Amino acid sequence: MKVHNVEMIGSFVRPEQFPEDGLPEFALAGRSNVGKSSFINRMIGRKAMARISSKPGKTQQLNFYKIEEQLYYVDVPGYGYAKVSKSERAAWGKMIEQYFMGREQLKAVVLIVDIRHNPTADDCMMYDFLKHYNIPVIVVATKADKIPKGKWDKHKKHVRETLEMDKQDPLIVFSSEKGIGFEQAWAEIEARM
Ligand SMILES: Nc1nc2c(ncn2[C@@H]2O[C@H](COP(=O)(O)OP(=O)(O)OP(=O)(O)O)[C@@H](O)[C@H]2O)c(=O)[nH]1
Ligand SMILES: [Mg+2]
Repeated sequence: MKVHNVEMIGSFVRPEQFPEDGLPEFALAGRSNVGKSSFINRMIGRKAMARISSKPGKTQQLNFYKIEEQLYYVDVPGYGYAKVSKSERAAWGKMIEQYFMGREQLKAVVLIVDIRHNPTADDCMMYDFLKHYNIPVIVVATKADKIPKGKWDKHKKHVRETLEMDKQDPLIVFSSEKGIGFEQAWAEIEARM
């Protein structure tokens, strides 16, 4: 998709705050600092529309970005950041559950992992959660610019094995820095609109 028009609609926590225009939504999920906001920025061709945090664990709300009046990207706070209080973690869990499980417009979750490392236990839990609730998932292995191309296949295999991914679920090698995987990611999104 060629993106000209992007609108930050708002930062929301509760379902009654979410947009009501019925456009398809694509939410990001992943460890804090893995590159979720950077993924959105690359996909929409804006350097700093979605906030890139220097400090992990900062996005505490669901940020809705309306793209070309056709879909939303929803930036979701990351998980796995150690310095988060118990009550913050519980609030996060409730917000995610309410949004992921109850949202008809949610067409897929883009689960971002770091291509350099095996997915964490939290990544596996998120993947299992999405599968359990039949939410389509697109796995994106980002920061591919940080390892040589010759190693991508091996790392992809590790990601697939560790997450125990279904064969039919896509796994895209990506780099927000270099734009690797951009076309493929848009193709997977557009196929689910
Ligand atoms: N080299 C490289 N760096 C990246 C890439 N994607 C993200 N980064 C860097 O990783 C850091 C975290 O990126 P964010 O996009 O803020 O990560 P996030 O997942 O949104 O983080 P939270 O909102 O805190 O959960 C930033 O310093 C980015 O510049 C990539 O593809 N390549
Ligand atoms: Mg972010």
